[in-house]
Amino acid sequence: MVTRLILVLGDQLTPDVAALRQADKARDLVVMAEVMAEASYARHHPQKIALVFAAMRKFAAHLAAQGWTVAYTRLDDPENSQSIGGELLRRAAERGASEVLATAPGEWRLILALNDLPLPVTLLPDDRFLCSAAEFAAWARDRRQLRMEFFYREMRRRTGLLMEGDKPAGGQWNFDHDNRRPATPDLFRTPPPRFAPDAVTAEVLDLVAARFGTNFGVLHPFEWATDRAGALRALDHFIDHSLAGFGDTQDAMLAGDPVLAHSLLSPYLNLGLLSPREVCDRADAAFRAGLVPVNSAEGFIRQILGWREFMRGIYFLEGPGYTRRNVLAHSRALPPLYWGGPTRMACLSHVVGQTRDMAYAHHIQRLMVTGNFALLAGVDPFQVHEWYLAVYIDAFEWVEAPNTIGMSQFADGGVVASKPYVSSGAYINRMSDYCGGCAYDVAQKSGPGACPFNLLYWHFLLRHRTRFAQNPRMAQMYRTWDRMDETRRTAVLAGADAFLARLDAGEAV
Ligand code: FAD
Ligand code: DLZ
Ligand code: SF4
Repeated sequence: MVTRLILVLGDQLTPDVAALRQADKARDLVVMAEVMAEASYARHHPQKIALVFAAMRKFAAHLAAQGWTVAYTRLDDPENSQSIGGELLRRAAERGASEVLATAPGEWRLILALNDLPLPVTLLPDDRFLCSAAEFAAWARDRRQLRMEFFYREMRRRTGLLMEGDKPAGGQWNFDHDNRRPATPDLFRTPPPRFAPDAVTAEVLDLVAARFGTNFGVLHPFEWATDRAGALRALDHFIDHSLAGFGDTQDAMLAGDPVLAHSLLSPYLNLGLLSPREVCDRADAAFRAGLVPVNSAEGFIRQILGWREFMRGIYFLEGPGYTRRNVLAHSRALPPLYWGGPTRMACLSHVVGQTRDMAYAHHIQRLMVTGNFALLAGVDPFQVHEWYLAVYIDAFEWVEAPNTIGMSQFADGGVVASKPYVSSGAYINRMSDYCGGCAYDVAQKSGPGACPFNLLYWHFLLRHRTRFAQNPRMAQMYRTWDRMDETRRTAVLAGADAFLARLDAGEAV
């Protein structure tokens, strides 16, 4: 007789996850379930659902081969109650189990739902991270402001990654200044590895096409790895071919090369197929072996050891209401162009098109194109959050929300970022090759053909002058505005208002 259920969620796919470590193979029952509640709390990109289901099915088979008893529910099982809680109650009744052991989910919604179950549920801290929620809270306590850079330095010291004794390797903690170069098309840049679907994945792809075919996003070609072996191959490939160039092109965007030297490892890290420590160790070892420059190794490790851990800390520190923050009181509806509606802005068209096709965009595309535009246009941050949570292959709320609500939309009032990430078209033009093919002119500051980012940038700054004028990192921009010729200022603001009016009228801007 089974007495205990061990819950393994779709993003907890590692034998080392806390609940499995504490479970008893001989007596406990592992419960895994494909359910509509999880597949529809956001209108997930079909590739994301396919990745989660295929990886879950393979992980369940792996556990069974290791001697675990696994109760796996497929989405189309007629008995499926279609929620995680429902499946736990069903399995408990079926097997006579009286308690549940789970690793804490990465989303408040599910934590609260599990705590509400009429069954004793023990939630163990998810310790697949380099900094626990408790350690982060201790670090954050008594600090007036939480800044990633200081957290990151402490994490470097604590882990010894890229450290030479008590000094940072290469003599600097952060090589960001070296990593702001544009890129040029390079036929010799090695493309990312592609993983052809096997029988398990092919079956999932058919299911997803039938059930989620109308969600935004293209399902085929589906080229993601869906198990640990594949994820390890992707990691090898990145270390061997792309890490060396990561730093130099980290912030660059090219229409014909959506990935550049980025790793595409976020889905595997977030699902549990790779651990953050092993990924950082590989980058550290490549640097120590003299295979990659320090700016690349540091830039890459900072994203995982710094940003990823920092974002998780913030999510759990800030509590369940975080996704509803809206300090700038932005209320515009998310424009249809985010769902593939027509637009004349080449940068948005490229990034949204790439998102539709691959369920992927790299960080600067997310931050400085789609995020920047939504912030400048004053879009309701909750709608922006719902979009990011839906469309990216790696989107799980613990990491998506602080990036969107905090870093990208400044809706948390500066918990994550010390100033809003906004720019005019000049930044996008410098870092990408998008502007050449655009209906708008990036060099034009006002008038009907002016790049909308140029107009909205000033409109945003003036809308929020009281909040930002005192920010030492933004004061210069206000001085520039104040020195501008009155006629030009009037033209810029009138142009921005006219643009927003067209956007609100549903025109293809
Ligand atoms: P690389 O550029 O190769 O970076 C290496 C790894 O560093 C990534 O795999 C990721 O694990 C980590 N990383 C990099 N930047 C961040 C960051 N800002 N926060 C946390 N981890 C980071 N990342 C997600 O994993 N899930 C999300 O839902 C998500 N939503 C985002 C929403 C917005 C608005 C923004 C601006 C960023 C978001 N990010 C998210 C962060 C970042 O864009 C992605 O992690 C990255 O683009 C994934 O691609 P990659 O694996 O090729 O990353
Ligand atoms: C994202 C996702 C999807 C699409 N489907 C499932 C599912 O059917 N079953 C499951 O256990 N997990 C799924 N997930 C991942 C969960 O949504 C994720 O565990 C929570 O959001 C917490 O991070
Ligand atoms: Fe984007 Fe403006 Fe460049 Fe067009 S001109 S691609 S809208 S930044």
